[in-house]
Amino acid sequence: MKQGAVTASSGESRYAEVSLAGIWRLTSRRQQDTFEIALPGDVHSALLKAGAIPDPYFADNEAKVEWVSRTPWALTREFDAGTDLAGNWTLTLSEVDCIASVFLNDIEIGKLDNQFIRYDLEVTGKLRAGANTLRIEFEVARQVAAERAAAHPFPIPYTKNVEKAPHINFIRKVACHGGWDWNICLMPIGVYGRMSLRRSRLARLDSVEVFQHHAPDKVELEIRTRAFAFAAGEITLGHELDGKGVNGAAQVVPGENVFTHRLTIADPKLWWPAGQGAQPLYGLATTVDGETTHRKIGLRTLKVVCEPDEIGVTFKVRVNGRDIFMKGANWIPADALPSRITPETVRPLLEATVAANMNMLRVWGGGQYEPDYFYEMCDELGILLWHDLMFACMPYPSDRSFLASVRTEITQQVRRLSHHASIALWCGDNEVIGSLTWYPETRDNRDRHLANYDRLNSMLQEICETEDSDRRFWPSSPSLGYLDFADGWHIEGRGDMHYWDVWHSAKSFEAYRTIHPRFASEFGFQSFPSMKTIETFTDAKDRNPSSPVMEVHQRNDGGNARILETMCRYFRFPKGFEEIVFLSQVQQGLAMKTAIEYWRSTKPRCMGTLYWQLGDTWPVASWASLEYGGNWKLLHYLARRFFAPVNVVAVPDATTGEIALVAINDGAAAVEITVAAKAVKTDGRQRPLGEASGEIGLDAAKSVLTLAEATLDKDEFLIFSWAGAEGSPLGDNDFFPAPYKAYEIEQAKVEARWAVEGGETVLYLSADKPAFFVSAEVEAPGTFSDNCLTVLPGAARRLVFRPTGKADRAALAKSLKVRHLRETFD
Ligand code: BMA
Repeated sequence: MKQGAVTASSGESRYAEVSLAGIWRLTSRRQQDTFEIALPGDVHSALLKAGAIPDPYFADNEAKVEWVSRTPWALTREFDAGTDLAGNWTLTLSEVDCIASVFLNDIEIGKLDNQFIRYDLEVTGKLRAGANTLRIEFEVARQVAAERAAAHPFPIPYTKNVEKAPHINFIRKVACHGGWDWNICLMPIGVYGRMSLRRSRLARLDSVEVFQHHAPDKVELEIRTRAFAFAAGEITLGHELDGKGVNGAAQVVPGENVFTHRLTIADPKLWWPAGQGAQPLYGLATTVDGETTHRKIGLRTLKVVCEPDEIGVTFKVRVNGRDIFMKGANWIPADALPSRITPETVRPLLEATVAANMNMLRVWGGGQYEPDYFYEMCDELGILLWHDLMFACMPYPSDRSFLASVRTEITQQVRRLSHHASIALWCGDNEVIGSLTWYPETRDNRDRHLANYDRLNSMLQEICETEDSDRRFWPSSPSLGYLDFADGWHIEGRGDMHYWDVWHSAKSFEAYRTIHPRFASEFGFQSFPSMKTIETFTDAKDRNPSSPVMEVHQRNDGGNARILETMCRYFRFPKGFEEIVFLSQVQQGLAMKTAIEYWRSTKPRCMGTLYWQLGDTWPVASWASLEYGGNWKLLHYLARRFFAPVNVVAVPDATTGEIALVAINDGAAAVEITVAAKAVKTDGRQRPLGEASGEIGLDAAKSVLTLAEATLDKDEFLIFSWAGAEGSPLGDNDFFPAPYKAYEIEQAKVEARWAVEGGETVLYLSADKPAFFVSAEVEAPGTFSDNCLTVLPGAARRLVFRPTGKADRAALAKSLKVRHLRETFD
């Protein structure tokens, strides 16, 4: 087996970091074979590459690979440390998944217990000149979790989402590794983050935190540097910010040393969230005793404003003094196989976030603290982050050893991440307060479980507020505020809300218009992934919504039935599987459009909507708008329109029968618009209904035109468009007062014509009758500039196709499929 030698550079007093990434040996006490594993990476990916397991994402292979996570694996590599071992040596492992012992030359040097902790193991004197062997031996995480649960003085229940990995709440590992109502349960094992041997002269760098103090025309950066010294003495310490800097000698004592420096930036260029301004970043280089690290700093003030108003308590994000409506989605890990989470797979998801006019993601508490590059990309793209700490949907222990481990975890993570302009707030967990009402154990002894919850949660608050006093700590999502444990699923006047009654309780889409959140941080509706993604995990015989394979790729009990049942409520039932798949995406888009258009129309009462969920971890039916691999579902196209900075939406009043056209402006300045409305019959005949103009400011949505009750005939629907001050078209929208199934929609002939214009690949879609949700799909990866459109006779739609990489135009045309509502039924 080929294992690259690792050699520290010579020159005794220099800092050196030697990576241990590369090919390791993968063995187990139970398996005969030895495999190669590329680290950072995970065991499943190594076995897949070696042909030892089938593709876990295909068909029902999940069960066939379960043995992998029930096997005690070991990772081994030899390396050459060279002959010069002067200095102090640290083995740094920043993300070992999960419970493991580390051996250097067969001597145990550390026990690792928490995936979210960076372990710095001191190996000075243990390292040999020349050949060394490093071995990481893993426990079976499930087994440890079960043993800890059994030893705990009282039962702590776990969510059904992790029923294949019970008691995962007793160990610190990505919770959704144990499954979830959208995830495969792989319980991966591996080493993912930084893995290196560090040789320091006297001290090693632990963290660099940057705090901002804004004043007129200048920003002062307060830089807090932590260094761990191996002995007392003097080190050099310097910061350089775009050419300017401080540099000098510092005295250290053994153990942790904290230094604070101040740098002032005159005429600062401010950082803004996407859609509000630019994202300038200032480069900061810090060197401690020869060890250098880099940060990029975006200068902005940010406040999450929760203050009493006439409704209750506000929940709004204020950046550089401007209240900004948050538009976005919830973020889960980018893949169920950690080896596949790379800058190359993450970047397109974040670019698609901004392309859909979003400005915020919520890093959800059942996932992970993401790698540094994730936050760097969010800084660069202007994506604000609501950041949960990693606890979700179930109670957790609060005994001393658990709290001690979590204390180290949160302290390290906050110190690692707090300098990022993108992070808007820290939130204690996802739905843990709520979960106290979900289980018999917690309901029957609520006092005990509430106290147990608060021991952990108040510690999280104390750490976040101590380490990062500039950011608001929000107790939980949903939460109604400090020490308020009421129902964040239904109480409207304050806090953030998770509203799930439409999906989980089968209420109508119109139910979204009956609730009035201040900040909707979760709500969602499922769909199937596209046919091209379904084809990656099925054989032809499986392509039926209730086939066993399609049910394996649906993790929410009754999910496929909910999708089909919803179709019966809104549409005429589709004639075949492909039509079902298409319509599932249409109705998912409509559900989210209904919710988000309405809540945006209540601005400033509501100041944020984050739907569940942005992406998928594997190919599955789910609430995601980007399917596994990054392909845009129809929801993502609709999101780009319903999140557009300037939008006009129809708001029906269930009591009066009136329909208000409400204009929303979440841009950076007021706009003057003219809105024109018309009634259209299903055969295409149209009549104008009115026109109105107005200035739409940033503070509140504004009703511009109200249509009286019964303005529309039974066979009519509403089309409205809006234009800017010079008559330039800005957008259009439509509204159907009755369910689509009630309309006698005529069979439209939709024509597609490709063209090349100014080097761009353009697709024109036209129709002889009104055609709805007209959607183009091609095999090649890429996106259309728009999709899922209403096409009226005589008004062709122009779509630009933007390929990922090079696209062959002939192949594009050949693979084109155009779907629309009327062709889904006979
Ligand atoms: C929310 C999330 C997840 C879950 C989703 C869909 O409550 O926090 O736990 O995946 O609902 O049920």
